[in-house]
Amino acid sequence: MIKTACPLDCYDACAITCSPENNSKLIATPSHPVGNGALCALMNRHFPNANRLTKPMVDGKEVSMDEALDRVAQTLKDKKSLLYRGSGNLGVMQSVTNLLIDRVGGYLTHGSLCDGAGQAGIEAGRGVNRLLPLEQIKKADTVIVWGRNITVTNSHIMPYIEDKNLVVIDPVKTPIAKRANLHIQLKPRSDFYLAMMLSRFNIMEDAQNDEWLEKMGMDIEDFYDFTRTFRIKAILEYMGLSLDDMGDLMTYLQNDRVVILVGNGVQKYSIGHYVLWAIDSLAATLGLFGREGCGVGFLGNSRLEFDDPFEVKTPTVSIVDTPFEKFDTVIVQGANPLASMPNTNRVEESISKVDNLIYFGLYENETSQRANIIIPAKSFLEKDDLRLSYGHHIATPMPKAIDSDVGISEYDFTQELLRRLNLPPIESEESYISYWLNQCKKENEHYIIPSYRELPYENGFGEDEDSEYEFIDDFDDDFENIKRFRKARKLKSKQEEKITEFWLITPKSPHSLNSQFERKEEVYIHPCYGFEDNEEITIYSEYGEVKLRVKNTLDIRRDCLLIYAGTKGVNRLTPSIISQEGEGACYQEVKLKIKEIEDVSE
Ligand SMILES: Nc1nc2c(c(=O)[nH]1)N[C@H]1C(S)=C(S)[C@@H](COP(=O)(O)OP(=O)(O)OC[C@H]3O[C@@H](n4cnc5c(=O)[nH]c(N)nc54)[C@H](O)[C@@H]3O)O[C@H]1N2
Ligand SMILES: Nc1nc2c(c(=O)[nH]1)N[C@H]1C(S)=C(S)[C@@H](COP(=O)(O)OP(=O)(O)OC[C@H]3O[C@@H](n4cnc5c(=O)[nH]c(N)nc54)[C@H](O)[C@@H]3O)O[C@H]1N2
Ligand code: SF4
Ligand SMILES: [Mo]
Repeated sequence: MIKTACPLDCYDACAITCSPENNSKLIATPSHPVGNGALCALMNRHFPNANRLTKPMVDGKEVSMDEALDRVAQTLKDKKSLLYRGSGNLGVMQSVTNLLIDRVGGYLTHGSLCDGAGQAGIEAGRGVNRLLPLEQIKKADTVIVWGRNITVTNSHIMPYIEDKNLVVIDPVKTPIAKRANLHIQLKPRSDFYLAMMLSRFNIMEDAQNDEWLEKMGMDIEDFYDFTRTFRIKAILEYMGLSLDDMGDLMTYLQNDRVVILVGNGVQKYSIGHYVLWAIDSLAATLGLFGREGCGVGFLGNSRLEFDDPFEVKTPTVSIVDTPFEKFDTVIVQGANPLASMPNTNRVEESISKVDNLIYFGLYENETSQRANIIIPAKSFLEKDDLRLSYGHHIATPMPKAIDSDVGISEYDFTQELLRRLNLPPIESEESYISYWLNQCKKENEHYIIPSYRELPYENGFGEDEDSEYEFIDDFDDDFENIKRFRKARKLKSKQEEKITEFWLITPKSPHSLNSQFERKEEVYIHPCYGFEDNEEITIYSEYGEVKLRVKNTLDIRRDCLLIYAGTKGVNRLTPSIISQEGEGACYQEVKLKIKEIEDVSE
């Protein structure tokens, strides 16, 4: 039996025990604090049955791995090259290929398709993004789940939030919202305003935590003034919430031990960093940092305080609106940009101009189908690695569990290409993994990441934990601001407003891990529009269109369409704009229309 960890991009980073002698059966490692004895369907069912890429290919012909690597080496020599890495596998050894790109003088990417904007908002206030330990969640009396779909994306946290007061803020009646004491089915993209209003009302009621603020040497006068620049009536009307709703929320927020679990949903916008900054500022008003059973959890920065042996100083291009056409050679590793990046039409056009598109991955997908060279990767069971997590503080070694003739590891790929290019070799694989592991602290059988604090920010904020929290003090938004909303309202007749423009909600699917595994082609819509289940409709935006099958559900707002991440074609609808801070993608900064509704109203 070999103990390893799940490599998939997921908060839980479950520890897994593999039995090579028993058909490589995978089970959850019982002693691990987050596994609670079971793996999810993605790892149990989809991963073992997924169709792997097994044969190296060059220009549509099967070749040996040696021949394929010779060809890759040729395409890197004296060429302008880019390595575009995704998050198909979250092991630390994925980044060893940085060393290859550095030595050949190529480019890497900067920015994020994921949590970049939110992380920037956290750093603006707290300086650094430390993980909220699971023990603190366990000690809370009230948990606010804010734009995180935890039963799907973070299911192993469920035992930690049992029996607590539960509030959910989400435009969708998610499974967790159905179990909550209070669900605020908020209008999308209005979380910033909600957080600012809640701060304002709390301070108006004198409910700020004076004791904590004083202990930290902070005052909230300027912040209070800033919250007062947002007009109560206009903002409540914009959000579609009442004073009673605000009162209900405040009752929960003013409890003793409150944890706020924020997810990716709130920050897929150009203003994403402001949202996290405003939620954190609300939490700071209430003194929710550095106290038992309190805190704000987001996707934590697991690499904080590690010295990264794969850090290089190559030039970079954005991962959000990557100009592929500027490169002769593009290696796509652990990613599927033709499905996952925003604005697929733009990506297609840009990537089609690349002479040498190399796909280095596990599965056939939109991107591998366009590649001239295919290099099958090894799966996590077939190579050595180490897994960090953005949801908890344990680092889990991932030793090789089974031998396989298929594919090549990222380490061997790097070393083999350096050899072919007559460039100096890198150090041993073992030495890199030990370098990461030795920076962790061993407690009982677990490795603890260096940035772990039992009570994060207990002594202060910033890298040195001696600074104050910086409250939010500006806001700038030109997408749909309150003024424009009110003008539009005035222009409309007194009759009930007919919705013809929808918000896009594009959260994670229970059946896929981003674009890996089972991808349905469906759109969820409120039944009031009278479409039949499974009827095909055409949805479009200013960026492109897609045809999807209808699923009616009362769980979403009338002004929203829900299309899961990983749905084929969803990103034909999304923009490749970059968030104001954090270089993040803004998948939900778009309004959608439905062709069939337009046709009727014409
Ligand atoms: N099964 C499964 N698990 C996964 C993944 C997967 O693909 N499949 N992907 C993994 C990855 S890469 C990530 S980053 C995480 C992300 O996991 P989460 O943090 O849970 O993020 P999402 O699923 O994108 O969206 C979460 C919730 O935000 C809500 N939401 C959307 N817009 C808004 C808004 O404007 N305001 C508010 N308040 N809520 C909003 C959505 O309705 C949804 O319920 O999940 C990881 N786990
Ligand atoms: N519409 C919409 N789009 C989104 C999102 C959204 O919420 N909505 N979410 C965004 C987010 S949060 C994320 S994180 C991105 C993710 O987007 P990507 O990083 O593109 O991830 P995947 O689509 O899962 O593609 C991962 C690929 O990695 C390969 N792979 C798996 N394991 C390995 C390995 O060990 N080695 C190598 N070399 N390859 C491997 C597989 O071939 C797989 O197809 O998608 C983003 N796109
Ligand atoms: S819950 Fe997440 S970490 Fe655990 S097995 Fe499933 S995908 Fe992997
Ligand atoms: Mo992500």
